[in-house]
Amino acid sequence: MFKRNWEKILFGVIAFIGDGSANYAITGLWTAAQLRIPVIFIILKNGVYGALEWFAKVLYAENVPGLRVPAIDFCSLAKAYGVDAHRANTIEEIRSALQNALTQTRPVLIEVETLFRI
Ligand SMILES: Cc1ncc(C[n+]2csc(CCOP(=O)(O)OP(=O)(O)O)c2C)c(N)n1
Ligand SMILES: [Mg+2]
Repeated sequence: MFKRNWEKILFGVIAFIGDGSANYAITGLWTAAQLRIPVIFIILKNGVYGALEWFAKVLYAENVPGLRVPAIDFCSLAKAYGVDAHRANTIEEIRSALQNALTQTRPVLIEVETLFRI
């Protein structure tokens, strides 16, 4: 079952994942590394379960605890699971990281810091 040619099947797949959601299945990075699945993971790091803060606001719920997820180092997490990782915070850095990732035959994670506004 695992002898499929993932490189051909999944080449060019780019997954955009929020920093909160990324924690729910972070071990997927290990699977990608082990099976050499060349997916590009882009982590959008705004330090918060943004959608939930938005829900809290529209429901007039004040001071909801536990919605902030600051200072998670996804590059270190990725490397620990055997996935190459790069931090990219300007357009040039993102372009260069993406161009490089697209030449790889292994998974790559790119961490991008984003703003949170509601
Ligand atoms: C498995 C699962 N659990 C919980 C939720 C509820 N949920 C929807 S959005 C969200 C938080 C998203 O935060 P993040 O990934 O950081 O994205 P942001 O909104 O900050 O861009 C959660 C917990 C869900 N959709 N799926
Ligand atoms: Mg977030």
